Amino acid sequence: IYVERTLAIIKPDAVKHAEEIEDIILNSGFTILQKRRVHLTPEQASEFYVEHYGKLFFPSLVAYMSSGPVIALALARENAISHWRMLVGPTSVTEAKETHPDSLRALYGTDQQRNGLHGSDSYTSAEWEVRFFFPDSIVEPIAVGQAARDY
Ligand code: YYY
Ligand code: MG
Repeated sequence: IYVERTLAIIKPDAVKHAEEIEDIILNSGFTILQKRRVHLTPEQASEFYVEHYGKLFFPSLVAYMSSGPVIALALARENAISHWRMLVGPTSVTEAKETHPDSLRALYGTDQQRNGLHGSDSYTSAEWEVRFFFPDSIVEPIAVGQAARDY
């Protein structure tokens, strides 16, 4: 069985709930491959969210993501990318609370911008985002059971 990896971020508003969130992550079948607490500079936050450069919400998103420490986690399981997006829930916290009340954004998000969690949205972005926070991580997919050793 081959597993995927994905990047999760516990955003500044949710860092106070990090222990609870990590319990949910582990109870949902993910392995935490790597973990790092980091206070991004505005330049680093801009680079991470460069796909949104030019949008109206970009400046405040960058200010928010560099306003305090975040916790970045490289997660692995089968179908990690889509499973993590499902567990995180809709981008909008309002929608999350209405339609996905068990999602992490419903439980730990604050408002439209401070929505608690990040998840990579595709294989390509997951690989780029994992390497953004963990430049020393390996590139190849790995077999379950070898995860702990290989990473
Ligand atoms: O991938 P996801 O985080 O669910 O949403 P994106 O569309 O990639 O937007 C990234 C980030 O930007 C989102 O998590 C909150 C913030 N944001 C915002 O503040 N206002 C919007 N209208 C859209 C997104
Ligand atoms: Mg996105």
